[in-house]
Amino acid sequence: NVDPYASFRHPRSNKEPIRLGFAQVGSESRWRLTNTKSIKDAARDAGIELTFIDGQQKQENQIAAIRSFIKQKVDIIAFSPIVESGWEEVLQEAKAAGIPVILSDREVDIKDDSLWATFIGSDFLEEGRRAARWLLSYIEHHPTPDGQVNIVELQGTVGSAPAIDRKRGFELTLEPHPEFRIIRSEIANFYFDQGRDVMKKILETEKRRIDVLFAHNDDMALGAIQTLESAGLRPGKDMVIVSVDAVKEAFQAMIAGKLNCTVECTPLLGPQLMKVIQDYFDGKELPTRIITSEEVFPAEVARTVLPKRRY
Ligand code: GZL
Repeated sequence: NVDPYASFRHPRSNKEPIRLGFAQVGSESRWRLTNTKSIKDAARDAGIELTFIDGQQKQENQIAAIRSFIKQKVDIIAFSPIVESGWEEVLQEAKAAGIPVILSDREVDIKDDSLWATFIGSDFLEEGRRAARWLLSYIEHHPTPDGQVNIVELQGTVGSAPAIDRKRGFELTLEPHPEFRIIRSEIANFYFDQGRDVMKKILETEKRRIDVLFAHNDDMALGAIQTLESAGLRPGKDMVIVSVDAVKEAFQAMIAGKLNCTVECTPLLGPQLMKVIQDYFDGKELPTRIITSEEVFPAEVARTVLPKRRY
């Protein structure tokens, strides 16, 4: 009976710098750029030798990157899976090569959990719940004329853990409140310009009143805000807007009265990732999931909080 987790327990013999291969999603958003900087800075500070490959939004590029790390015989691999499915084969190859894998930021949908050592990131379901909980309380104090709350949703990348779970958390929390209805849900892949363009299409085709925009990340919300303003509307007033990430530009939009709330999802995963890697090679047991602690920032706190923000 082979120990399926054996490959996670072989601390390195020599004292050479740890060699880490990291396969990133791409550079689609402010969040992602900050995440990449956090990983690179933390690897440098930890003296970990980082080989970093940008997947440029393609799963096949991330798979090829992981294969190149295996070929280079790195000590450990980490990556942020752009989507949840399609990783079994390449993770089997990493395991067969005795190279442990850490999931950073996004999760995979895999039965055999001996194929990855640890997940470091956010609870996306909770982020969706937090957005909905904030909206419920906001509408209580700012009711719509007829009690109906028509919501438009801008989704992140189809099949990605954040898009799947933010949507599900948001919907689960609103389920007991049938007057809150998602009347349109469109994909904008976490991009600013797609948020801007998809919002334009929605304004041109949607005949029903839109009371709320729920965007799976700030970049899409900021793009939609630009569209609303060009259409002569007042984002944050004519349409309540709630999004996720809590990047600096979201705080600036809240201070300008154009965004009503952002749910934090920290990209600053680098230090925790490097610590887990060092713990692993010190032979420590790794927790299966390390969930980052995060907050909810409504517009009224934006001015005081912004100076303390690190991204
Ligand atoms: C969430 C991360 C998402 C961000 C987006 O952890 O995967 O991808 O919310 C980013 O801004 O593009």
